[in-house]
Amino acid sequence: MNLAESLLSALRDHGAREIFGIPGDFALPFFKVIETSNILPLYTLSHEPGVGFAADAAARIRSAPSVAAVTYGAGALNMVNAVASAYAEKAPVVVVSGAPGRAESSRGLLLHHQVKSLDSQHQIYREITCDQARLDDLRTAPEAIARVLHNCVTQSRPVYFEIPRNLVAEPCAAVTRLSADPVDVEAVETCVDEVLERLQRAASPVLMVGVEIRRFGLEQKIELLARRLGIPVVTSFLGRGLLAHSTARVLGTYMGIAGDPELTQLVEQSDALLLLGVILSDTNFGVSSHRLNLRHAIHAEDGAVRLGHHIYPHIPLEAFVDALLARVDRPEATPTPVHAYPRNLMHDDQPITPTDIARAVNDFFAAHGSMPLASDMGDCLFTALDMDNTELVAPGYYATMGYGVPAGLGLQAATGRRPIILVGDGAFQMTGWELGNCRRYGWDPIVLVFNNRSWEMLRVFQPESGFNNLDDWNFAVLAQGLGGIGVRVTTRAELAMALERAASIRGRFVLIEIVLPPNAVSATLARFVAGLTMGRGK
Ligand code: S1T
Ligand code: MG
Repeated sequence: MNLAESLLSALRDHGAREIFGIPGDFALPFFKVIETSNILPLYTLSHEPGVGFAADAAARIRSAPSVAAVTYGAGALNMVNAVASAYAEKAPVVVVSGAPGRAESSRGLLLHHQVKSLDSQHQIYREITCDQARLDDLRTAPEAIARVLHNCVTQSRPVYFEIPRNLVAEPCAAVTRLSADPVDVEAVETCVDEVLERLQRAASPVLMVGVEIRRFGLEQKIELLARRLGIPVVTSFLGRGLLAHSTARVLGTYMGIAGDPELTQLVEQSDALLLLGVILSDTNFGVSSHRLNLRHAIHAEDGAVRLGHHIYPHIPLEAFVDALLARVDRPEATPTPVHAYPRNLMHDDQPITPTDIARAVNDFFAAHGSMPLASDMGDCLFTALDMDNTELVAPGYYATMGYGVPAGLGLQAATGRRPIILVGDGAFQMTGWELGNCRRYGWDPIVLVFNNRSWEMLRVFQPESGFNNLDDWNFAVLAQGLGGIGVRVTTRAELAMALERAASIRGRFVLIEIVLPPNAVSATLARFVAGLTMGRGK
């Protein structure tokens, strides 16, 4: 076995099932072993941001590591934003960058793709990954790989490997996976005692779930726990799509003053808010109608549990949930009907609003079964909150554009399921072109482009600025050249017909370019921006 095979086998052993990548001369030897060894399938894309976003989405939807393989310098540094997003939103992406070999690094010349020093890239990736290793010593490489991949899985964060091109094919021992970190059972039980005591004396306990429950594969356990506790469940904004199709009482998504008033009141007046795997970010809580006093919450995230001023460190979320389940054996409450999302789009010649798009998608799901969603940042993400609670991958906290299309491709590569991709015209201009890779791999997403000829989210914050105006790129015409089918719709009847037609077209992507009237925004976005602006005291 050589170094590359040792790394690839360890990646597979830790749950990776695919590699997205773009090679370069520093990475060609590694990519050669990827191709000849067949340990993991390789999907090459067109631009490194897309590689990172696709790996992020694959990692999220499978709750396991996914690999982004790139060349040194121009490749890896081109992917920094996507990996930063994965770090912020706890997606276990494994970055593998080719690197110069020892001899060429010590010739005294500046190497192509080099920045300040040959170590600059490693330093930059230290800031956006939870662990890193340069595999330049064949004796210690197996142990370094085991440590880094162990941290990737247990922390559910991106990690970084640099593999010098002269060592790729050198003999190397196989990697032995590290065993799970020991759990302090007594600490977990003491913590659960205090939590249960809090919940039992509460008049209106509420459970809010966040991304960690998917990252650590806990959705089924949480669904059971919610039913046994008999308390209402909401998701955080970033956690939208969690417990999709579950029978727990998922009432919807907490959005503060931007969301459903009843749900907001339930959360903000709860005297025991149990936050499981929720990131305390401004997009999750910045729009609270009043300062939600999180100090009274019970917050289990990032391997610790906080109750007011009490902190129980080193309590892995799974150990905490298992201990709660072992103690809560109350009869399961009967699940109540979930939130009713807008349906029954009128098929008429009226212009299309974002809420009409949600209605059309919900009607489509009712007729053809639900599909996973990949959404970009923009009003398309806020519109997704009015769509049925199905699996959703989206940058709801780090809020980067460019995520939607590559994420949809990564989702289909990882699961084989056809996704619906939601993307604004501005974000499509960034990474929409990755659709050109669908034909090679047989991917066939349905892509809904919200074409308002504008950076509309920014206009809602600052309406006086003209620079938010975009030209009309007529995306439907471009779809053909990318190997797909494109249709441009301006009325509600055309939208419904285009979706219905897309259902019967498989094997090619279908791009539905939805022309929105000027200044048409979803009600949720309008309230969200009002809430954030008020919160900033403007
Ligand atoms: N660049 C990147 C990579 N990500 C960003 N989030 C931004 C810039 C800032 C930004 C937004 S929302 C937005 C920008 C430029 C406009 C999005 O336009 P479009 O995709 O057409 O969607 P919509 O018209 O629905 O707004 C966030 C606030 O930071
Ligand atoms: Mg737009």
